[in-house]
Amino acid sequence: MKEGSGEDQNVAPSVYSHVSRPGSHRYKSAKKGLPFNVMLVGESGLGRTTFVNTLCERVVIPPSPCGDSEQAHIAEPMQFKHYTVDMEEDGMKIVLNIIDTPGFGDGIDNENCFTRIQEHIEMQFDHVLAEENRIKRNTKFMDSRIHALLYFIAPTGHSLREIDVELMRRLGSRINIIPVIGRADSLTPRELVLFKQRVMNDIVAFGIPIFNFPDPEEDEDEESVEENAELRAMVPFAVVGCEEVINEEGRPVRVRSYPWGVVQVDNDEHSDFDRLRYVLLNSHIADLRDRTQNGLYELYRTEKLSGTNVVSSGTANVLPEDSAAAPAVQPPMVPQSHPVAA
Ligand SMILES: Nc1nc2c(ncn2[C@@H]2O[C@H](COP(=O)(O)OP(=O)(O)OP(=O)(O)O)[C@@H](O)[C@H]2O)c(=O)[nH]1
Ligand SMILES: [Mg+2]
Repeated sequence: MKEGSGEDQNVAPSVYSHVSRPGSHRYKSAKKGLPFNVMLVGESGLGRTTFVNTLCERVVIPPSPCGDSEQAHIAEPMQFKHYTVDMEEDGMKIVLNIIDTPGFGDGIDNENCFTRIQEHIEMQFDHVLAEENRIKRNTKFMDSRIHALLYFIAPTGHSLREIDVELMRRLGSRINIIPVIGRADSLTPRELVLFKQRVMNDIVAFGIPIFNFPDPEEDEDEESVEENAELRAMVPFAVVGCEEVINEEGRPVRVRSYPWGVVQVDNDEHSDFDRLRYVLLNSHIADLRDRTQNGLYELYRTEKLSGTNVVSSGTANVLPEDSAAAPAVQPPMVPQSHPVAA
């Protein structure tokens, strides 16, 4: 099952400077590392591989080989490729399981991709359901439920395409969908602001249930409320990935270099990458895991045991306890400075 693994490499904290934010570590410690399962979906060439390698700070997914040009017209079927990487974030060990889906959206009819991804997500729920029903529990049972789906949107500058709407609408009640704009440095800051607004307008208009950083319970601190509001305003995250590191005043900086300047991947003014990285590995890892377990899985379990299928009837993408499915359209944060630094 496992395509590749970063397990054999030493777990080391990030060497790049990330903005330090208060309120980190909102997850319990786990001796062997906290398992966190993330799926990446998006059309070819939107930067999924580069994103994973940038996130993990090592080559986890090797670049895909160039295909035979004579076979270029034949779309390969979508695959599920698994990678496991040991990470360390803020002193906490995380076992990051990545499921990449190369081949998604390559065909003319993508119905098969939608169905297969949905079945794959539900299969992990079925494994847990079967385990719960055993008289004698398997102590070595590995919970493979997927905690987040990063959906890569093409930086077209227009609005969502049918494939985006369809995929996210179908899966939003089964998985925490975090929409991201891939290769976001293709858009100027102004275009990016407008594009984010259009995407969010579509998300609301089509009732797409994304993970929208729901307001915390009443007893949560003000800081979390503010943080979630700020993150909601950032969705979809505009990510930039790279494999180049330059030395700037003695410290390593990850960049995409262009003749006119560089985009710094970890600079909040150039891309949302660092913010998303922090959400996934730090501030919201517990929320994403909890919502998978107590919201999405519970909904599936109820449907399965009661013989109803709320998802395919298209009526309930909303989990009762959160407002994630009804994202309020808020203007995205306007970058304070130009994303390309000379
Ligand atoms: N401008 C820009 N290019 C990027 C970015 N991330 C990746 N790329 C480039 O886009 C091309 C495709 O990137 P990949 O990471 O292989 O994309 P992918 O989604 O994994 O593609 P497939 O695996 O073929 O589906 C490569 O040439 C990358 O260097 C980015 O943030 N901005
Ligand atoms: Mg790839």
